[in-house]
Amino acid sequence: MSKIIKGPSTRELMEQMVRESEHLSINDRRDFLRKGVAAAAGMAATTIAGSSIAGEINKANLPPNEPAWGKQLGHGVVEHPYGSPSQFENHVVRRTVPWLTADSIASISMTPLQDLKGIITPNGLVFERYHGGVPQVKPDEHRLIIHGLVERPIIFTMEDLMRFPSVSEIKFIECPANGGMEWKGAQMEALQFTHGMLSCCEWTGVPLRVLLEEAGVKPEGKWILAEGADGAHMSRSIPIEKALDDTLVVYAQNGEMLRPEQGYPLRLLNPGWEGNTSVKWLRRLEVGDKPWYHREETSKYTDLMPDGRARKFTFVQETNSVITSPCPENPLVKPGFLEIEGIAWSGRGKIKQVDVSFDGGVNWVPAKLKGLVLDKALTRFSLVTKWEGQPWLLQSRAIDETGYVQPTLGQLRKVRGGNSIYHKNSIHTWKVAPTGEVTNVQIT
Ligand SMILES: Nc1nc2c(c(=O)[nH]1)N[C@H]1C(S)=C(S)[C@@H](COP(=O)(O)O)O[C@H]1N2
Ligand SMILES: [Mo]
Repeated sequence: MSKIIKGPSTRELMEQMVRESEHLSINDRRDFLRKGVAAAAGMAATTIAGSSIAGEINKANLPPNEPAWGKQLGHGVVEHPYGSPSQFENHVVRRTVPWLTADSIASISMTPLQDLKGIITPNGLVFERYHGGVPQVKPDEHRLIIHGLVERPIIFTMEDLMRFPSVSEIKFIECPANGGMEWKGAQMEALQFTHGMLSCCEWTGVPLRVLLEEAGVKPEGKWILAEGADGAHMSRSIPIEKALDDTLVVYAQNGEMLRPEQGYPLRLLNPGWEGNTSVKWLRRLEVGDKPWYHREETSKYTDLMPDGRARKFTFVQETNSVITSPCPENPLVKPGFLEIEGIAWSGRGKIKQVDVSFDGGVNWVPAKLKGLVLDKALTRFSLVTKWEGQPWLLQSRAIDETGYVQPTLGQLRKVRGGNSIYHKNSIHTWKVAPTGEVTNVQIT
């Protein structure tokens, strides 16, 4: 072992090391990689957090042997009529911060962004936010009512709604409280908790415009109240311009009917806007001539400004980005070539550019946008670089197609002061130590 970690680090050397480490148990492997990093980068070994390798390694399953699972038959076709992830991926779950809410009924769980690939959030990992728990809505007994300033008030069944031609669109949903625990300082040592109130799915349903045409909005109809069927009766006022633009009434996510947590059987989807406007378990749309000023748009989801006034109707989720690898849950384990990856999103449109800084925002390098770059969807960025154990202050900065540049924390605090909970979209910093360990820090 020691013979291969002598001398300067090269890609081949490190790859060989990792190959060799696969023969070791989890603890040995950590130790091995730690020593390898230290030796190759010429520095003292300390800690490397985290590992996704499950259990002890049984050498009998490694080459040149035939692994046990190749010597017998597997399970049959209907053993799991609805599939689930491999048992070895059971660490990839939604998590909550217990002190954040008083109970689990009016609470929030967060998406494990650190474990996801591409831009789609699998249905079982979409963050959940409810103000009154998840109701068990019977689809046959669920109705959507459109009334108020309309020519023809209508009550739709689910069947009625599904007869309209459908559209499918990939859009993110973000709670404006995302990052809210970090306004006064860095405190969450996990990407899942700094940015996990965020998910991105392919949503299927009917444009709200089409349903409003059926009802015939009267000329004085300028706002829509959307109300949920849950015990919280979550309700938000939506301007008619948005309703006629890209708002959807959706019944499916990522190819299957909505999950109960996401509003089964019907939800509103306001692309790029505060998650709370995407009312779940949608039962009522009332057309009016002014906003309703309900609880969730007065006492909540407003931002107290430094001068004591509150911002209202801050619908748009501003341009934001974060590096997902490395991050506290994904430390660097070996020197050499490395793909820095992250996600960027904007409630104002498409992401145009993402830059990465290694020195806390002094110098910036453009990253590559990879895969689909869609309107109001997560966009994945990537930058291939080399790490030789030097400390980094890693940041990403997104720019959207409207030219909006993600602000620094200092710029944001200057405008918004320190009383806010919502809409913290500032540039985020991960501190990478020579050990490869990644911590959450703030630079203004
Ligand atoms: N009816 C209803 N709709 C609701 C909520 C709710 O409690 N009840 N929570 C809102 C909030 S605050 C957010 S952030 C989003 C979260 O959507 P998700 O749970 O599908 O991720 O749903 C919104 N829609
Ligand atoms: Mo939210």
